Amino acid sequence: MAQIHLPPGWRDPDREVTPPSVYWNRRRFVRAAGLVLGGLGAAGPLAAGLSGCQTNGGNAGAQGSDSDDDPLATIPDTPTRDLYPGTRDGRFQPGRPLTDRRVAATHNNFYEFLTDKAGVWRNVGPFEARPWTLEVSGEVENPGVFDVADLEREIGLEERVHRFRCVEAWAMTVPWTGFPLYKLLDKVQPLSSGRYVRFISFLRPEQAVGQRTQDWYPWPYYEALRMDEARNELTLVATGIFGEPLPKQHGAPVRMVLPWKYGYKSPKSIVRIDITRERPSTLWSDLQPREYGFYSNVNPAVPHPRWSQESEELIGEDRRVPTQVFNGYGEWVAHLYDDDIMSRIS
Ligand SMILES: Nc1nc2c(c(=O)[nH]1)N[C@H]1C(S)=C(S)[C@@H](COP(=O)(O)O)O[C@H]1N2
Ligand SMILES: [Mo]
Repeated sequence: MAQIHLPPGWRDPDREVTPPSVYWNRRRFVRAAGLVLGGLGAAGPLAAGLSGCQTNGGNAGAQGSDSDDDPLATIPDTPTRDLYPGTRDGRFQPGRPLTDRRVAATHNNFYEFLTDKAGVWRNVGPFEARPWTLEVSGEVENPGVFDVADLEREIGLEERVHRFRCVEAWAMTVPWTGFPLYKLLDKVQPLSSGRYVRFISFLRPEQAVGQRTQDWYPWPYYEALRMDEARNELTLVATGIFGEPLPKQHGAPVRMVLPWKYGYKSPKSIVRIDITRERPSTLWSDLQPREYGFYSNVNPAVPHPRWSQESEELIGEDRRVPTQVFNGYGEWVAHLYDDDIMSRIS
């Protein structure tokens, strides 16, 4: 039943500790870096994407039929629907109105499908998001492959309304459903040697047109956190949004949400969480270290080379608001970082 496609060499122990710049085809990597650096200049968000431009001739058009008109028809059949929206955690008051649900569902960064944010939802039809397993591996007492629905039932779901900020200086305010990552970590028991947490998204070129056509990205998408960041209460494993399971374009069936960091630190549709000794590399830092750091905390004082980070556009509202350091979540996370980390792209 479950169609879980793992990349070749997945269990090769050497691959685990080799940075992508080595195991990934070097020629393609250099080409990708070239696209990021020279090809787009002021135009490209997140490497080869399209910034203000909202069309993309180079990628596939809509696929599927029933979901042609409804961006929310992409919610996969989910055996745990009865658990949604979960218990609302009242500690998180975003201080601004919720983003329109359909605006959020039609404004997505998910390069596995399309770099044009407005069109991602039209390309997710072939993607089989349930059933789904999540592997936890590496420096842990109890590694394993877990069915996501089982984890949802066992750990339980809660709802948190958060501000969410993309490095491209747009932002939204949405209720996420999920569970804090520390509850899953408590289950697998990281060893003292486990100092970092690495996240890996799916690799299914046959279901994700962007993985087929944009070979300059080092698929699958990968991200990482320091263990204390991963264990912070704010770090959420999200399986839902707006009271229902995640639509595919938001990263069904399971993604990360790190509300104090730029959006690219919140990988979607993850298949594996690996606990490591050494600090893992991350996709955007590998592609362009001068623009994307490991920590990537929201910080209005440190401009990105292509986007001032002083203010942000609230999508669907046609207004800008000042950006807050840590996206306003300093109370939870400021103690994790020193001045050096916060003074530059890091
Ligand atoms: N696997 C994967 N995860 C990803 C991305 C991506 O392209 N692929 N884009 C990131 C970026 S740049 C942002 S801003 C958020 C967007 O999440 P949303 O579309 O649910 O708003 O997803 C992040 N997670
Ligand atoms: Mo982003």
